[in-house]
Amino acid sequence: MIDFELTDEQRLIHETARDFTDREIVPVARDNDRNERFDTDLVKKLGDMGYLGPIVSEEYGGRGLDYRTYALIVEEIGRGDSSARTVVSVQTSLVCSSIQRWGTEDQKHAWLPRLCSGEVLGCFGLTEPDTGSDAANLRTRAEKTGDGWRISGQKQWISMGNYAKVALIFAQTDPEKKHRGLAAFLVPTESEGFSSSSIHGKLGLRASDTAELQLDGVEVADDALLGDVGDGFKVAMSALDSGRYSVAAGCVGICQGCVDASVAYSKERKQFGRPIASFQLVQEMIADMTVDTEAARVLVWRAGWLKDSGRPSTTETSVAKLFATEAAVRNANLAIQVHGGSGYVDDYPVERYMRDARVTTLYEGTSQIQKLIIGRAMTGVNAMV
Ligand code: COS
Repeated sequence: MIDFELTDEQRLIHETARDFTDREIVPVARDNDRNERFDTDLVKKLGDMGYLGPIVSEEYGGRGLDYRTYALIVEEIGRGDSSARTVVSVQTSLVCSSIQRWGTEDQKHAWLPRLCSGEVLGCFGLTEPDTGSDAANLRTRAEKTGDGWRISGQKQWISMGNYAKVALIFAQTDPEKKHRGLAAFLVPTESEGFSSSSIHGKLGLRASDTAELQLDGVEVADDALLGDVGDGFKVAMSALDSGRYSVAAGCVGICQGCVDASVAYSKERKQFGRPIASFQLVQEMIADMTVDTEAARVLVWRAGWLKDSGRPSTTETSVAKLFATEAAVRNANLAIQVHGGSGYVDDYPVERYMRDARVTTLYEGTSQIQKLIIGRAMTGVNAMV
């Protein structure tokens, strides 16, 4: 049974994350957004708090928390700033959880403690200029050498790609095998032939580092392989099971931030001699936002509960991701409406919520991909080919 009552430990972790967000993230979010600043001081603080790998076992430097408790942290950080939340999601869900699940003992000891502390950042190199939704169809190639691999290709839209010390790179080893030829590699970014460049001009997530990666014959040893040759697609999909969950939890934070900002603004803003909170049409917007927020949170909670009980959760994660990300876009749009002209400038967080929410229905699987995953699970018919 899902229990909605937080344990004392969960309550404490939640309150700590809320205080941290209000103290360290909210005050700098606007300026970081304006200046497109990837805030390395804030990243260090996230590491110090244990937010860069909370679900990793304590043995490897994590906090050994369950998925529901992880969601409480991610929701609060997402309420503060989605760019900071992206650091937590990528580091924890895409990179650390992949190493924890697929890595050898040596790989886990080599990378996880440093990733969890924030000493090093990691990035997730799946997407390419010509490969987005069709994730199995990678152009990046890995060729066997005597005692290792030579990797060549390009990766695009890679969060933290300019700061990462390790890149989880997905490459094709044998195109005839299609998704069963893919392999995942832990590539140190200082390797010869590895380079990155920044992508600017984004609608939102402006304080998040986004890169294009170039791999020109990058040589790695056999021990860089994560999982076996042919496991690459499963490594990617299992990472996305965790990553989509984290994005969904972050979007619950955006939803809640929209409610909080709209309630506060509607009570202080007066028109026609009364606070606008007293108008039914304003209350309707706040009610709609609240319902979306609560529903998204419960869906995230259910997906987390399945993960914590070791049950399959891919479909339920897609349900949560689809609903929470679309709800965040709806809520941000309504929150701007409640704020009127003030919502259109960055004196209030709601226009940033709108810009930041918009990417969440695109990355880690578009809303359309989530619907196809859900539709396939419901019907047993694959509509993707
Ligand atoms: N965990 C582990 N293994 C998984 C898995 C999961 N969640 N989902 C699928 N697999 C395995 C399957 O078991 C199957 O294994 P076999 O080869 O042994 O049969 C294999 O992976 C292929 O699975 P499936 O048939 O579901 O793959 P599809 O090609 O149909 O997948 C989708 C298509 C659309 C689901 C996939 O390509 C996808 O999620 N695309 C979106 C990618 C994305 O999110 N990109 C954003 C990148 S991060 S910004």
